[in-house]
Amino acid sequence: NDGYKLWLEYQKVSAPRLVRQYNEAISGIVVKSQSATLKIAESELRLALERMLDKKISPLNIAAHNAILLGTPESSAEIKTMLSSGNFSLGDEGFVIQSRRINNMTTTVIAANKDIGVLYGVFAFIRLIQTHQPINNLSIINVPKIKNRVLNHWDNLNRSVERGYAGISIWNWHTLPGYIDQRYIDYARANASIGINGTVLTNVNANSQVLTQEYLVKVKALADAFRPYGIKVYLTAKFSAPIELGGIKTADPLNQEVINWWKNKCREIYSLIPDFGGFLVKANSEGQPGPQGYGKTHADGANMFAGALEPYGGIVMWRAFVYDVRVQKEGEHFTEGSGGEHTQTIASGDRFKQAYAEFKPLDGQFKKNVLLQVKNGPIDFQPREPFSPLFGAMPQTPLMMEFQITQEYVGQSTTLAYLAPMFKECLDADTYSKGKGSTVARVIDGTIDGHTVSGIAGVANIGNDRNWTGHLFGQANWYAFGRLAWNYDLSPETIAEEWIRQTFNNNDAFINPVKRIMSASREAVINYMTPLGLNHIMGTSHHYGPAPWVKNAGRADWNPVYYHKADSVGIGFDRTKTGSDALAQYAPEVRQQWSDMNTCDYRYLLWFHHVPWNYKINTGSTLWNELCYRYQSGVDTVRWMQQTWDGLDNLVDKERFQHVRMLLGIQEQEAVWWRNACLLYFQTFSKMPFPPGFEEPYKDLSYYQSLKFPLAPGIGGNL
Ligand code: BDP
Repeated sequence: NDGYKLWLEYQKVSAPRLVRQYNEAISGIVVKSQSATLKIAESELRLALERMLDKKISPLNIAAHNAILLGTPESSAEIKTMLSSGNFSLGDEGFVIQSRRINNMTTTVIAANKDIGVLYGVFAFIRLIQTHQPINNLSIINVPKIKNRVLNHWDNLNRSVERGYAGISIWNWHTLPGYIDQRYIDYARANASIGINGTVLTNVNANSQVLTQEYLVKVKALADAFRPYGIKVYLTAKFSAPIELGGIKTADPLNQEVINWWKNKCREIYSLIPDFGGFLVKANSEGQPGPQGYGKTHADGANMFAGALEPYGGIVMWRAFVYDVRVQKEGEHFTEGSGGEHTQTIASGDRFKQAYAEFKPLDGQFKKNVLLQVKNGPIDFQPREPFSPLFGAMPQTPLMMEFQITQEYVGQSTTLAYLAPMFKECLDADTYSKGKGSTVARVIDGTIDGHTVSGIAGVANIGNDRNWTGHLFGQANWYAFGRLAWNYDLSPETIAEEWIRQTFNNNDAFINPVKRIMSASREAVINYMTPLGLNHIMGTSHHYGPAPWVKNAGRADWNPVYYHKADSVGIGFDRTKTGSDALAQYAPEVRQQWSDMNTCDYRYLLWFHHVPWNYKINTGSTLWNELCYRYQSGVDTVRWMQQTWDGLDNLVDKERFQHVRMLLGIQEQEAVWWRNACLLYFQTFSKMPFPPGFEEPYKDLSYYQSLKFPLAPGIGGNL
């Protein structure tokens, strides 16, 4: 088993009691429409049932005893009656699964207003059997909480993937449009099974070529393949495309020629792809061109796209990941660690504050079809960040969440780190924007501020590796992103258990230890990489491994020393009033939680305070000892994960067992490396000994500083 089938393996149910129960409840499938989506719903259900129940499932024409009836009011009179008699509020994507009597026959009805809801319902029904739940007396109503649930692929047209750790891009631009790889279909099935309804095919560091006719017909082929699965296609729009492709002298968003160019481009796109989703734009950030290059604002830029997309119902997802206000020359691209000449303007000396400083004043200036896409934290996808202060701060603008599923800063693909707890931590955080209970989740689903459009994006961890995600457990992060995007009330434990049952087996002796491994994994990574609120101390550019000593990168805020600020007194970034006062960007209740060094949650301590080495923090230890203890405990947890996995030898197939075992071996070495490198370096400031019982590093600091990683994956470029 090489993991290709993801969580859609549909293993045979073997427990006789369950087999009997399921067989009794299912005689066949009734579906009356020939729509592409309903056909897929029917064939997926048949495939799943035939594999899981090991019997032939026949299509039924009339409702027979124990039939499964699929459909919408349009396709079935029975469903029309059922949905009009109840108060279901299913919207366009919700579904109901109900056991009821129709014509005196016991029937399981999977119904929705629209075909896509039926497909979602089918996957939910399949999941019940995959996870060995009862299927009698069902009464399930399920509606997604967030409207646009989108994957962001940072895939380049040459198939390299920025921050990709699972091979090259699955989009084969060379063989498209003629060749529809089975992978595209399996990708769509997997996404539909967890409710993902959009995909941005291209990197945010964009290449305007994708907007040429040559590529658009390829994009159309993908859009056609994904459409029946409810997945809309989006593209990244390079701001300077009118110059690069249109031969216009400017990309000024208020210039009429530029406006017309984008209008015509949208007309062209929609003539090929009538349900094209819209654009994702990274502008005036890390060298990407944008409106500020023409003295215009982000709102001017976003609104130009919004205007061009509006007639067709498309949206603009405008990114708030900005930390640079310099005016770059056309076509110039720079990434961390490179970049040459530039001036630097960081809001009040703290990159933390930049996005808020630039965007908050624009609240109310965006057109209705613009969503502002905000990374979960204020810096950049660190293992733990406080929520971005933009959430709750722009009530007149729909804010979208951007999570990173690919593990750029979380150990990449050699690391088992289950990220649902990270996503959930942010979604559950209280912004207090409209009083207690104004969680980030309720900001982005639109309920707090009354927005009808809402969205959530995850930067994909998918590549052409056989198992899609490099590390098998990376699949769980893709899965968890989709499940939380649909329903952020699900717990990480519930999602982990679902995933394990569907991916591996339903054996408690396997499920429980694996669930424990997954639950502990992210905190372990935080502990051995960036405990107590440390962040951004990874190796320059590739971000693989520790490099807290780096201080010579092109910009101040590309340097780890900028983030940890270790000196002879202590360590951490003072963001209180005595420092950058970034805390002032949060609501008073939030500010209060973090502004006092004595009471600040230790998990965020060094995000907000410069803490003396011998200061007794609220865990009871001195800062230095606590730091040592955390690094060690991260390593210990990885060792425990290894032992626990080793004990599962005969409960899982050899191939997947060995895959995970070997990667855990690498992870253990990486954890030790992180601990040693960071503590040896920080010790040059604290000048304090390692606490008793601490495992002494076996190499000296200069060894760790000399390590180079020319082969580290994932940088990609923007070809
Ligand atoms: C950073 C990545 C960089 C991305 C950037 C972004 O290091 O590769 O281009 O985010 O989100 O995390 O635009």
